[in-house]
Amino acid sequence: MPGGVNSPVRAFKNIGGSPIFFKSAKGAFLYDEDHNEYVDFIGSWGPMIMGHTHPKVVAAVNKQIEAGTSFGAPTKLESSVAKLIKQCVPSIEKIRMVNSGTEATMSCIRLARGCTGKNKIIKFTGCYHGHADSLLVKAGSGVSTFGLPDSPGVPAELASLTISCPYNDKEHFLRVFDEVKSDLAAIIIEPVAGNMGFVPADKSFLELLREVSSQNNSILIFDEVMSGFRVSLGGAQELYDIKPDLTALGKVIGAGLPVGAFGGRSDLMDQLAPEGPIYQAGTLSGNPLAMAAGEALLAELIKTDPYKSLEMKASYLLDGMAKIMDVNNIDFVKNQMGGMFGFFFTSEMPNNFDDVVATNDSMFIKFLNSCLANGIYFAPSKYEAGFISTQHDENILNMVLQKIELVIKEGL
Ligand code: KE4
Repeated sequence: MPGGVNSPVRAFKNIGGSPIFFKSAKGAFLYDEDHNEYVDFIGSWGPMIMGHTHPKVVAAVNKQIEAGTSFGAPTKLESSVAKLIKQCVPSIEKIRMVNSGTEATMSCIRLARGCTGKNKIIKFTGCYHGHADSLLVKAGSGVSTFGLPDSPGVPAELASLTISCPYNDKEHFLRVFDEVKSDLAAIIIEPVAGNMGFVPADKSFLELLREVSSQNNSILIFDEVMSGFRVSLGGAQELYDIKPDLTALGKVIGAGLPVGAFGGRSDLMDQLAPEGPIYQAGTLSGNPLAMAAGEALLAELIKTDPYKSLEMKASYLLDGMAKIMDVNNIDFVKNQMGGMFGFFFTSEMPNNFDDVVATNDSMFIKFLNSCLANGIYFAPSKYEAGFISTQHDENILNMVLQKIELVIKEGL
C-alpha cells in the first residue's frame, strides 16, 4: 500500500514519524501491534464519540451480522437511521445514505449544480471536504475568481469552477461573490473547521453566507461530516442557529463503520434519481451492518445527550494543558466546541488558514512526538482537530496531564 497506509494522514509524515499499526481498541484506549497502550484523542478522526467498542454498538453489529451484511435493497434499519437524523437536524427534510464524507459532499455539489443549472462553487481555504475533484481546489492568487487544482489529476478546467476564499473574511468573499454570482451553484463550508486544527466560523460570517445564497438562489452547504453529532446533537447548525440548504454528514453517524449521508430541503433532494433526473447511487449505501452501528450510537446519543459532559471533559484537558504551558512560558492557545477541540503553539487564536500556517511548527512536532512516546495519541498534524469521548474519565485525563507536564519539563 502506498506509504503503508490507506489514507495519507495516517502516515504521520507531518511529524516525521512512521504509521502506527493498531490491533485493538477499548473505550478511550488504542493498542498497537507491539502491545503499547495509547489514550486516543483522534477517535478514528471523529466517529468514536462514546469510545471504542461501545457495548450497544458491538451488540447491534453482532446481531445484524447474523442476519446478513448487505442486501443491496431497502431495509427498516436505514429508515430508522434516517428518522433519528431528521429528529436531531430539522434542516434535513430528506436524506440519502452514502459510504463516506467524500461521497456526501460530492453528491451535494452535483445536486446543487443540477438544481440551479449553475456551475461555480465557492469554498474556503483550510476547509477539507474529502477528495472529490471539484473540492480538491486551492485559491488562485489575490481576489482571483477561479481555483487551481490542489492535486495532480484534477483538470484545470474543472478546478477553475471552484473558488477558494479566506475563511471568516467577509470583504474578500463579497468581492468574489459579486464576480461569480450569476453562475454560482453553491457555497460549501465547514461551519467549524476541523481541517485547519480547530477554527470556528464567526457567526456573522455564516449569516452573510446564508443571506447572499438565499437571495442569489445558490445552495448553502454545511459540511458537518466532522461537526455533525459531535459538537452537539444538532451539529454546528444548531449551535449557530443557521439552517443550510444541504448538510453533509459522516463519521459519528456510522459509529466507525463506513457511512456518510447528505440531506436537506425536500425540493432539492426530490431532484435525485429515481424521483428526479440528478444521478447519484451506491452499491453499499445504507448498508445494514453500518446502519445497525449508526442506529445504536445515535439512539444512545439521543438518550444520554452527553454533550455538556464532553464539553467539560475537553475543557478540563485543555485548561490543564494551558496551565502547564503558561507555567513554562510557552505560547499556547486552545479552542473547543463540545468535545471537539484544537490547540496551537502561538499567542493569538487563529481565525483562518494563514493564521494556522503561521503557528509554531517545530514546537507542535516535538510536542506530538513526545506525547506519542508517552502513550498520548493526538492528531499528528496541526491541521487536524482533536476529539474526546464519554470514556475519557477524570483519572485518564489526570494521567494525561501528568505525562504532558513531564514532557514539557524535559523540554521540547
Ligand atoms: P471521508 O471521505 O474521509 O469519509 O470524509 C471526507 C471529509 C469531509 N468533510 C470533512 C469536514 C472531513 O473532515 C472529512 C474527512 N476528515 C479527515 C480528517 N481531517 C479524515 C481522515 C483521513 O483523511 O484519513
